[in-house]
Amino acid sequence: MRGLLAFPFLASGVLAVWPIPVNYTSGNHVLWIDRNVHIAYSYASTVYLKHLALAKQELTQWQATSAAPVSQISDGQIQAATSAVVSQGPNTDNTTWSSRIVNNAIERTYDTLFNKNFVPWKFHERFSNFEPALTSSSTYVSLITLQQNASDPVNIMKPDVGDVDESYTLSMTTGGEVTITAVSSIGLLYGLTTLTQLFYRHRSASGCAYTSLAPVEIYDKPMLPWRGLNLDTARTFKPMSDIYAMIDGLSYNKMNRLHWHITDSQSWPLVIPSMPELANKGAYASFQKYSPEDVRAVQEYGALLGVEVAMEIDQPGHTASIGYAYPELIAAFLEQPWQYYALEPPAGTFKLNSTGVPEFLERLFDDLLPRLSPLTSYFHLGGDEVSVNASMLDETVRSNKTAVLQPLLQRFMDRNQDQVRAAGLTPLVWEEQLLTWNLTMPKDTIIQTWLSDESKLAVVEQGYRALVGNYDFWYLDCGHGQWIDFYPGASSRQAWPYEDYCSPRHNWRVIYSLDPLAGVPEDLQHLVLGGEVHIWSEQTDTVNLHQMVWPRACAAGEVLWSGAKDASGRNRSQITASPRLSEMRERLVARGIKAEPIQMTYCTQDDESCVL
Ligand SMILES: *[C@@H]1O[C@H](CO)[C@@H](O)[C@H](O)[C@H]1NC(C)=O
Ligand SMILES: *[C@@H]1O[C@H](CO)[C@@H](O)[C@H](O)[C@H]1NC(C)=O
Ligand SMILES: *[C@@H]1O[C@H](CO)[C@@H](O)[C@H](O)[C@H]1NC(C)=O
Ligand SMILES: *[C@@H]1O[C@H](CO)[C@@H](O)[C@H](O)[C@H]1NC(C)=O
Ligand SMILES: *[C@@H]1O[C@H](CO)[C@@H](O)[C@H](O)[C@H]1NC(C)=O
Ligand SMILES: *[C@@H]1O[C@H](CO)[C@@H](O)[C@H](O)[C@H]1NC(C)=O
Ligand SMILES: *[C@@H]1O[C@H](CO)[C@@H](O)[C@H](O)[C@H]1NC(C)=O
Ligand SMILES: CC(=O)N[C@H]1CO[C@H](CO)[C@@H](O)[C@@H]1O
Repeated sequence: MRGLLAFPFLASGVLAVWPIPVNYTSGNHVLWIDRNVHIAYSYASTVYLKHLALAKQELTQWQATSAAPVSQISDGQIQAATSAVVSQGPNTDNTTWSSRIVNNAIERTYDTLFNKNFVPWKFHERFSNFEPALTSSSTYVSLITLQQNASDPVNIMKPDVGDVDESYTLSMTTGGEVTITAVSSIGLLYGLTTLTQLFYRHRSASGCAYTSLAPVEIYDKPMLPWRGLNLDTARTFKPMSDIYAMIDGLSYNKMNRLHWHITDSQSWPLVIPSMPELANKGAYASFQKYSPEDVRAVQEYGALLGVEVAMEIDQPGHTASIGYAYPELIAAFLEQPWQYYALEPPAGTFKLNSTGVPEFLERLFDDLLPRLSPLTSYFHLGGDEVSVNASMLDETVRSNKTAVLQPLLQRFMDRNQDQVRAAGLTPLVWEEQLLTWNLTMPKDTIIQTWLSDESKLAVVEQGYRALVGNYDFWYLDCGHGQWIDFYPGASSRQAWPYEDYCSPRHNWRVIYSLDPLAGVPEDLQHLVLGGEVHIWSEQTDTVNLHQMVWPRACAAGEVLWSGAKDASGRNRSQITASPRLSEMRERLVARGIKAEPIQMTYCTQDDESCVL
């Protein structure tokens, strides 16, 4: 019956920004916004006004010409252009990364507010009159001022941990003035991202969006600098459109790293021009390859959205796909039974004492790394799940003894480290290289943990920098069930109900409950750089990729950006996070990302019942 009464407009008054800002205040005044809003970009104290039409025109021009011209710009030119902008103040120049980042963010702000927004009916009582009325006296946001307090570092398109100040402030008055300040262009991007989360689409006032939260004051900055997703494009191939959409999703969540697990034993989709046979024989199919231009395009797309791409070539294990082109480099290549030599079919690992393998790696990295280094500071050397059984079949070694294998792995690592560093990149490795094999590495090597919380602690206690990603919490593939088939009879009965090794599925609450800093003494916390959620892809391809990742990855995004604990030091509450995450899910859907629902509509319409 309540729906039939003419209820006055009910201001919801709940700020549903995801991830939650460091601190904020909000009110319950209504403001409108439409396409006539001006976005003024003030850079190093000079101001210029920018109308939508101009932003559109620029973007179109930029899109028409993007990949080629930018790839020809050298670091020196970028540096020169950046200092020129600093001394002259801003203009519509789109040749520097800083201005491209901000122009892209402005264009996306319009697109999100007016084209990819949603009506929040799911978050109000059924049939309630929750929308404000647009009248001739309604107040509009007429001006959004972006103020960048400092010039970007010259490596804004490939920052090292700590190089970019990602903080921002956002202020919105009841009179409709919006000011976003930030130290960097990425901070402005994040401020604009937050701004879009304050506004909703209106059912009947087309071309407008509204907020009922003015005035708003927000101060925000990340807790941890490395907030990533590990995407596996080797078990199954992902088309470019999926990778772009994934970067969109990461950036909406203020996540800033895409770890691209591009090759594995099952396939080698990466085209290496100096060794064409690698992908010609190692890809699943001729149309499932990433060209150098594709890789560059992914990097550029990421750089514009603050998402740095760290590519991984996993090795010495996980390399069977190299054997299709270079069988002489791979021990236990396609050996059966595969489960003696690898955790998944097919078996195959680099021979650890052959001269061919270092020569191959030298050529591979000489080809690949100089192409990656203009747009990244990182390269992942892999190193998980080394099989000692495979080394028994490796005629250059014929041993499974730690005392024999350890020095060979150390030599392997030393060579790889030297070449990666010579290319100006910082290496990442999986935790086994340090914790199982005790390899010695430069202390700034980033050690990616996955096996336990204890490994994270062991890494930082040794003075190395750690990423978290405990598979009991942050593996998004878990709980999907087995992909292995079992023979009828005992084998099948034993395996019933065919659960996978890391079952059950880790729902968002489990993901949300992992505190990256838990158990780490205060003086070592600076060594925890952040973490990554992982989407291993035995059973995830273009059809279900986004459902598998979103919105569960948002939960990790908030833990990494806002911290697992609230300002009073308590674990963040699921009860307050859940409706906000549901709204975030609606935003992702409105932006074309097929994210799963968090709760049934009954729960989001009535925020009291679905609680225990
Ligand atoms: C938010 O936190 C910052 C830094 O701690 C502080 O300077 C600012 O006053 C706070 N703002 C609000 C609105 O609480
Ligand atoms: C930028 O500078 C203004 C003062 O001019 C300050 O109020 C604001 O907090 C600064 N923004 C950030 C993100 O540091
Ligand atoms: C190693 O190979 C032997 C057979 O040579 C097998 O019995 C054993 O289970 C294998 N070890 C692992 C870890 O698979
Ligand atoms: C590695 O190969 C060299 C050259 O063939 C050989 O002398 C050495 O014994 C091998 N090392 C191991 C551990 O097998
Ligand atoms: C090494 O191989 C021998 C002989 O196959 C086996 O008995 C032993 O368990 C293996 N050691 C390891 C660490 O796998
Ligand atoms: C590495 O060190 C740990 C702890 O000291 C030890 O248990 C392990 O056996 C060592 N592994 C190797 C390969 O030396
Ligand atoms: C807070 O979360 C941690 C896991 O990060 C858990 O161990 C702890 O018990 C939780 N504390 C409370 C009071 O629930
Ligand atoms: C407004 C503006 O400077 N646009 C430029 C953006 O970049 C393209 C390609 O370099 C130029 O042609 C435009 O003039």
